[in-house]
Amino acid sequence: MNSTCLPIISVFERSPDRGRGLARDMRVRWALEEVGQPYEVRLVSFAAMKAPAHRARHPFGQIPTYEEGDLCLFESGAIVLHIAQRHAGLLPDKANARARAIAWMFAALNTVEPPILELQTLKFQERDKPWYEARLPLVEDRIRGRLGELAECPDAGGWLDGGFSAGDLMMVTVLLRLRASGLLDEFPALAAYAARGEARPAYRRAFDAQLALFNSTQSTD
Ligand code: GTB
Repeated sequence: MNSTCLPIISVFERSPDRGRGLARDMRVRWALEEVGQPYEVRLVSFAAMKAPAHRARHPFGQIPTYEEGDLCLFESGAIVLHIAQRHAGLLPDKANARARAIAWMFAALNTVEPPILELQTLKFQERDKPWYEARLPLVEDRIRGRLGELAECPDAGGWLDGGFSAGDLMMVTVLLRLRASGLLDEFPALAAYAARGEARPAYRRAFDAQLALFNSTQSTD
């Protein structure tokens, strides 16, 4: 356990997103800020990520991880759920509403994020492949299909199921991964929904912390 007993999250030493808040530690930072839980960060380089010390924390050698006393967790969804269950503020008290909020977390991770990941894999790892041009519109249309359905879900001016929850936190972070593609802006209701998430003070604090970290690691180049 660390001396101050604060939870520790592992984050990129130098995030490849250049401080745009797109790496998955952002979800965990945001959740911790929403519930008012201070935390420390463990900076991990790409080499350290695959070394035994970090593999002991994360079986796939990735970020984020979360350490709290004797507990070490990996998977951003599991970490955010753990935080939401341990603290007030991210899940409703009533059992059915709580179950629905958790269902939205899973929907973000299992239904909405996968086609977005397909697009990112295509753009960043397969741009030089012979299938790139043919596959791009297919993957984009798959995302449009999902977003069209999702766009009917947030209450006007609000969230997915009543008040803001961990389901919204997860969904907003997933949708923001699309912003650079222009696809999110094709769905104004979803773009506004994501903007509402970004406007939350806890999101801003989390975003500013990861940006400050990125900027601090640039000065030695
Ligand atoms: N399912 C896991 C979770 O939700 O925690 C996925 C974790 C994951 O993919 N972590 C990535 C990682 O550690 C970082 S977030 N990658 C290193 C590796 O696998 O070796 C993914 C990410 C990376 C970069 C950007 N970017 O540059 O915009 C955005 C998101």
